[in-house]
Amino acid sequence: MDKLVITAALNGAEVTREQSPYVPISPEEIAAAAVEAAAAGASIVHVHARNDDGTPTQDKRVYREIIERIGAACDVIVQVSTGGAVGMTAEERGNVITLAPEMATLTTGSVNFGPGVFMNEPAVIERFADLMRLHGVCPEIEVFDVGMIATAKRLVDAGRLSLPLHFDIVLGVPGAIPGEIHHLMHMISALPEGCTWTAAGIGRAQLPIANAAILLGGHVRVGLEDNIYYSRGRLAMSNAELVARIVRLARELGRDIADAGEARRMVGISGRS
Ligand code: KMH
Ligand code: ZN
Repeated sequence: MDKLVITAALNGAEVTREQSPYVPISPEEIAAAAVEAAAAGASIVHVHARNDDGTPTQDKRVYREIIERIGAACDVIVQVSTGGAVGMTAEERGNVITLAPEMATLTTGSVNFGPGVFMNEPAVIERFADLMRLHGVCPEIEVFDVGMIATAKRLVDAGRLSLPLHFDIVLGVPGAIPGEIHHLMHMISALPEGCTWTAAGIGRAQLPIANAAILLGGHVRVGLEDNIYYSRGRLAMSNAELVARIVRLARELGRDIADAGEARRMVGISGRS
């Protein structure tokens, strides 16, 4: 099997310091968490920018600082969020693409997201896809339901995305596809031929979904954005702690871990291998 690409979703937009004192907020903290996660085995870090008070922001200046700090400290793919937080406008969210990061998320549909709605109208998805192409940004297609895979295929047919794509299959968001392995299997079966995929289980689905992905030849996303616990009732004390467990499990199951250069080739940032 291919080497395993591990993504650390370091902080997200919604997790608060009240929920976990370990969630990184400032660019400095986010960069330190990225360095630690990369040293533990992550080859991609998925980041959200925050204001000083912890509230989410899509301010380009904050993202620029995050990208520069991480780039100066270690070799890891920095994947910025175009999802931002529930309730942000598409204008706010898409601005970050013009920084030309190596990779950015592209969610190909709308979905109930806990108490809110994560809105991605067709015209917004198209605009983000076009901007990513213009700025040479590798999209990670975030899919929270099978219809979003169908939409990605339509964007390919329309020439807005090109195959092979890299998908992130997110399972377990309240309102979206539940975090069960049979749902993961169905999502994988719907992917276009030749695409790579990562699986992200939310909350208590993180560990079983990660194990399934390792066994099925996919890739794994863990991190405090998706799950703040290491085990029942015990908070994860860092993103690196969650990454390190995946490295141990993968090695036990016969998968080696990709470094950032290998991950770039596998997900399509530099000529696919
Ligand atoms: N915060 C969620 C509403 C992404 O990063 O692209 C959206 C999200 C997806 O986290
Ligand atoms: Zn995110």
